[in-house]
Amino acid sequence: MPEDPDAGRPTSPPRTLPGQDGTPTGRAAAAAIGVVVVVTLTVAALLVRPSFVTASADEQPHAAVSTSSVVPTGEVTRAEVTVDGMSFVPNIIEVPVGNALQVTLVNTGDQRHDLEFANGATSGVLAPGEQATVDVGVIGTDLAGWCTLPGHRQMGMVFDIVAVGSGTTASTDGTDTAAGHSMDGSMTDHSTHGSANGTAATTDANAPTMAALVQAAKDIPAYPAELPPLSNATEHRYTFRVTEQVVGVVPGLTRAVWTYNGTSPGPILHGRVGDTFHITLVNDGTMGHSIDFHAGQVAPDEPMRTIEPGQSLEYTFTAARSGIWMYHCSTMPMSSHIANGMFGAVVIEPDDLPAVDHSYVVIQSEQYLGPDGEPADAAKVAALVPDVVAFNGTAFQYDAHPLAARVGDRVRMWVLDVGPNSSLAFHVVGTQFDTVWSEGAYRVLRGASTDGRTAGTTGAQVLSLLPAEGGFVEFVPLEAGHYAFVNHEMSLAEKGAHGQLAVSD
Ligand SMILES: [Cu+2]
Repeated sequence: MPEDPDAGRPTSPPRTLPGQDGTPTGRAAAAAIGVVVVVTLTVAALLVRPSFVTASADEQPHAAVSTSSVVPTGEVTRAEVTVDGMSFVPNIIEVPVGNALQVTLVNTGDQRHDLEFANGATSGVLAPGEQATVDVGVIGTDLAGWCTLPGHRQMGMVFDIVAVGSGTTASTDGTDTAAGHSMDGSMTDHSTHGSANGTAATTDANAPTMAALVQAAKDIPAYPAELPPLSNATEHRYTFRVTEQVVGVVPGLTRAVWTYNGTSPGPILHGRVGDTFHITLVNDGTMGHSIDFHAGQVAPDEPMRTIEPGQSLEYTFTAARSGIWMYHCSTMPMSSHIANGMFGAVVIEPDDLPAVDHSYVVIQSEQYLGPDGEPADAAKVAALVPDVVAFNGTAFQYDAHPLAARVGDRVRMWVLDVGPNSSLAFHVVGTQFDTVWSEGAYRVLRGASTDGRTAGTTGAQVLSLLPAEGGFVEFVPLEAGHYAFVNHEMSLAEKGAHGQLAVSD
């Protein structure tokens, strides 16, 4: 995605009132301008009233093209619209009231898009290079449009039809629709829209309770947290198939997930410094997807490109440095593709890493629940307020199915925060870490010190990670019991970033 967070967002067209461009005006003209200003301000005040804004777009979509209040002119306005990144170009057009409108959408973007209007007229989903013409109908008042692919509307793929002329035309709510008000109405509209799919925002719905999540975790097997063993191979070959499916969250609520090889996280890869990984990415989904491996250094252009359904690409990288490295889909909006499950880890061990009794991998991610069966609610993603936070894809799954160790065992936990947005203060209740390795460096190393005096007596309580950061901790439980491992940002732990290590004698 573009580095500029504002890239792709719609911009308001410049508005200049008569006389404001410095043109000399006479007394009569000044009086007329005054009237124009007053009228414009009055209408603008009406436009910011939520009831008006709502009525003009979503709530009564068909009013926008109601022929009962519009006299068709018999004329047809035609417009061609292209795609640049996550924007329609142009993203606003003026149409004389009473004209029929035909919009031809040419998808010049790098992934699938559509253009749907509030009255239901739609181009249908278009692959890159495809085009379609939408009969929008006879234009009576302003009409909003947007791309319905998940997250695209929030990224700025919105489109406005501004009805101009025919100041005597009344809309169905009785409000004057004189030309001149429309720009304000259209711009105000954007901030009041709901989720990506044109449904109402669901920020106060769908959040399952902790009890329901804990119960649901008991009904499904846990994602294997054991780090896969190292092989002697120095060349690793994998095929990653992208699929899209629906999984349960709690009874009565499912969500759409997008995955690599059917699981979220995707496969955990394990190798040594210097190993080469050959990945074949196959897109078996219904929209564009891609992959970005932080474990290697490559020019992003080709291997990280978005591929269409049915296509594949080869992605080869050599792991020159140790770490627990994130991989993820990098198709826009990345926040949604990651939140919908497209992430995983590559563990590249530092040289001479000592053997331990248990090596586990814990990956934290967030879920932003939309309506039943739908992918992440893009408005919630943008607001950075997850409904669920999970270790290895499912909330509380290691409370339902605890990890295991024995008293005196050395336990190493590799930890990665894939976000997309929340941080992780990783803590294991009842233990102290005698070794902490974070983003390429030991912060604490048992039996060693940097000042020569504190060997064996330093420790840590938290491995703190921002999104895309990773590391590992080591500890030795001294007594049998149940040791919770948590995100010590407690509200996130209570949303599911919580598990248990069961230690036996
Ligand atoms: Cu994707």
